[in-house]
Amino acid sequence: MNAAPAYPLPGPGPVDPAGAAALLRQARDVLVVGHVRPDADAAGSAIALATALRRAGTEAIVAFGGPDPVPGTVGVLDRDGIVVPTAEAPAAPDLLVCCDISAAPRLGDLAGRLDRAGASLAIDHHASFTGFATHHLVDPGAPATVLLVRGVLDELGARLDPVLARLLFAGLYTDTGGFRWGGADALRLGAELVDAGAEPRTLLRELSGTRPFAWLAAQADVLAGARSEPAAAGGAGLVWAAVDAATTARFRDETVTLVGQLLATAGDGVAALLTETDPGAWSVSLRGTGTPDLSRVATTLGGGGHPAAAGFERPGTRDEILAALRAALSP
Ligand SMILES: [Mn+2]
Repeated sequence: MNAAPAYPLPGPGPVDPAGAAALLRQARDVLVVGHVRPDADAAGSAIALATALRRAGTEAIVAFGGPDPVPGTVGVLDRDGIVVPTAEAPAAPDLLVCCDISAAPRLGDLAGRLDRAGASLAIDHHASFTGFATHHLVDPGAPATVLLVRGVLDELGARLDPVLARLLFAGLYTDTGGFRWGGADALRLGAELVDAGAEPRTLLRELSGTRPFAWLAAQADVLAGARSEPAAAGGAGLVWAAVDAATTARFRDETVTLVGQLLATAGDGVAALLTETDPGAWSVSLRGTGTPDLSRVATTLGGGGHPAAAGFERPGTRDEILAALRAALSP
């Protein structure tokens, strides 16, 4: 970037927002990535950061690792077209920034960039963060990665305008479950973003998207197959449903809302949505109250996340996945 670093370049390890900004300022080109199948926090963080860098004259682009296609969320947020297809991501960027990514496999087929980039900076809020990057700005207490990105934007001297505010609001709203958690910090940032030009009503309508009519019947089938297991999770209960591979192939973007519907019926228990991404390969979303700690449960099963929202991927039959989940949930 243009200005000389006002902060000494940090060595490898944890950095504060000023240290992150110093790394970004001195980079000749920056590749910003979010996790595979990015949600609004990953996509909003990455696109906001790259937008601010570009305004300051730094070459910055955003990409998301495959093989899964990027969800419609990215199209809604990427108004300026700064997201490039995975294949066009620079092979050896000066700096690789990883937003909302807890572990290297969550870069998908861009994980190889970690070794080829000059340096890497992870900006993340997962309790299960693994320290995979050379530098990291990580706060498990932050309700969303966008909150950390906002701190970096401040250090970069980027002014919040409607474009940046919209991107940050998308991640903040999504990761806090519509401000259900995240406390006063989340609400204060939300108010600031609305003051800066974010329009929640329009944005949320765009983010929830336009679902295909055929989804109504497919959703009814999935929910009709939901099961409640009151004795699971040490008596807290488990409500689960499974989406088979054929349905996932048609409605992958739509299925993400189902786990919230399961949770609404789970009381103080745990909701699990099992999505068969390819025949015999499952992606499982877990939601709960934080007790049991779903980050711990998901980590046991090869995934990660937060105490009240986590996930993992695992091969097997549906019943094998359920058996592993029940075992991991039992105290
Ligand atoms: Mn997040």
